[in-house]
Amino acid sequence: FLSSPKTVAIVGCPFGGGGIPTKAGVDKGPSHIVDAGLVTQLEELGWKVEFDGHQRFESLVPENDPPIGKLKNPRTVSAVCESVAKVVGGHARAGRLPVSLGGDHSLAMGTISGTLDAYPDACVIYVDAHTDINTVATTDSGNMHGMPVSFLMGLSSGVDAFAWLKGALRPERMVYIGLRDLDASEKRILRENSIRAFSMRDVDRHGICRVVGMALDRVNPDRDRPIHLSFDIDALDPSVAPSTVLPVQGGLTFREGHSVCDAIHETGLLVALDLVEVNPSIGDVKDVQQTVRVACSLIRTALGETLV
Ligand code: 4U7
Ligand code: MN
Ligand code: MN
Ligand code: MN
Repeated sequence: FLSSPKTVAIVGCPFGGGGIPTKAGVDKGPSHIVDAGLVTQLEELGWKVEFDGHQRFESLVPENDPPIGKLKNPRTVSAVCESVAKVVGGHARAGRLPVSLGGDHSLAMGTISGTLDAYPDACVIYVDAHTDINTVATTDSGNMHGMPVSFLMGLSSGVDAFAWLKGALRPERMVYIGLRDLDASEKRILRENSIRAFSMRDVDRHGICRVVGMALDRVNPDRDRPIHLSFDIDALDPSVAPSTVLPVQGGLTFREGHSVCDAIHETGLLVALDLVEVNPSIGDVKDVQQTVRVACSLIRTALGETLV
């Protein structure tokens, strides 16, 4: 892995089948983010930007998709993620940097699989209020946006619909930043698999710059591994990013969120980026505009925008 990509490929993923059924609208996130001018903004930063419309998932969706155990829309989520994995993996192999826009966070099964196909020694920095690591056995909600990490790590095996997913993500190659709302089962899974997690308490005590440094020391000690950054907008405080389905108070400030992106950019190792869980159906027009603006701004920072 020698030179960083110079071309960005925007992968708009209008998908909410892994989200909360009663809080629809997360599938509209990508169009809002692109319509806010993301392509031009990245071009102004010097990137070549490839975007020829959002992904179309309609033809992949089975007519009938009853729950498997507690899992909601499992075949749909699987088919969409498999398709996203091919698209993201294709861009990565061609030397482009995929920027995947969600949509709900179940999409990470696709985006991170795609990155690992192209860069098997990649590491993942997962910025989220939640750990998204419930297994088929532990999930209470059955919403698959709370489960992608368990599938990626092979902790949710035995679901035929997900046979394509290799489960190749090693626990020591992933780290969390921003956590503050975990299920008891998820805390146990973190402990059992020695997964390193930096909560908001760590941010309070050490400051965000040291936290990102420690996170990188864990997953990328020699600073030579490609990095996939998966950013759930709910990592930010709801006062900063209100339009999301599961707001949790006590989140990252505007600057702390940008600090994470800035530090990752500085490594020169970023090869893929997700920005997910923006839901334009939540809040009023101002809330949506603010959330979409922050999302674009985080993406620009991760791709090299500086303040001066
Ligand atoms: B997100 C939850 F129960 N843990 O499994 C679950 F609290 O992608 C939430 O981070 C999952 O927004 C949150 O449903 C998923 C719940
Ligand atoms: Mn998430
Ligand atoms: Mn979350
Ligand atoms: Mn730079």
